[in-house]
Amino acid sequence: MERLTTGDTRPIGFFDSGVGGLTVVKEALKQLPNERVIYLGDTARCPYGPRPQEQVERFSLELANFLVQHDIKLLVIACNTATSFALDAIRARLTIPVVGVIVPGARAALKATHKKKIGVIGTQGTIQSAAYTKALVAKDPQVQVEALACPRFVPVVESNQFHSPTAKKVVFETLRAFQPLQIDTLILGCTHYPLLRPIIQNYLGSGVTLIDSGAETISEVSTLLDYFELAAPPSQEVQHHEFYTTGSAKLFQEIAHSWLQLQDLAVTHVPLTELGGKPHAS
Ligand code: I24
Ligand code: DGL
Repeated sequence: MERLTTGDTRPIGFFDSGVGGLTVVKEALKQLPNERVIYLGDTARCPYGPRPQEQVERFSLELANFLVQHDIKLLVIACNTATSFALDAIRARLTIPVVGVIVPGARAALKATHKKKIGVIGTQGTIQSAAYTKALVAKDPQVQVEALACPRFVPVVESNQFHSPTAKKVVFETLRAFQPLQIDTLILGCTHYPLLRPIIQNYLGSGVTLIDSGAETISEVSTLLDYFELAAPPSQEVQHHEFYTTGSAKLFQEIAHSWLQLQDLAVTHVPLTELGGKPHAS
């Protein structure tokens, strides 16, 4: 007889340096409609991009610890900088599956490239860590990788200018560096870059395939949930998601509401003192 599994209704945890990880959550709501999301954004200490590894690792462990205390079944590090600097440290401390955004993005890029010439853009931290380059070369030593830090991109999005001529100018000026390499695939290695996607595509032309690491990550989460029999059962009711921020709950709520188009969004402020104060779960 067919085995009927009840499924695992515990939420999936997501953390990010701020609100950028909501681009990953949006994919989760789309690809995994039965799943409950619990999200923590460290808006008070955003951005992580220019911070040293030691800091990003310490902050990320605090965020992961908070989510683990909320009984999550799987953790998604919805931030490229945090994945680059803290994935190993977090995995070493947790017993639940931990998924970062780097390897899924790298895998999708290798699948898409014809010429084995892949570009990667991200924050200073992500590019300095060489996390994408290492992941790509580990899977295909033949691949050529051109990595470029784009420190001006996040401020353009966060100042709400991602549709403006300023955004176009900043993107064009920055991506000029790719011209000589003839990449055919580009990894958008930062949570904010999907918002600049039309401008980036317009500059590079239709010959370059853009890879959204966040979207690829959710596809891998979908596979993992099935493999570990952790998927939630189908439900007629709307899922109740929870959002936490170290910054202003009101400002977070405004951005999340407009981006995710969810009704009655629950956003709670978490003081930084509450994050650092508790011992790590291990
Ligand atoms: N987009 C991001 N961060 C912001 C912003 C934005 N302000 C406007 N938009 N602010 O990231 C960061 C600092 N805030 C965060 C909230 O607490 C106070 C401090 C990208 C988000 C991607 C989901 C532009 C904007 C928006 C609504 C939706 C999407 C978006 F206003 F990009
Ligand atoms: N979330 C970060 C990332 O994906 C971008 C914002 C930041 O620098 O904190 O790398």
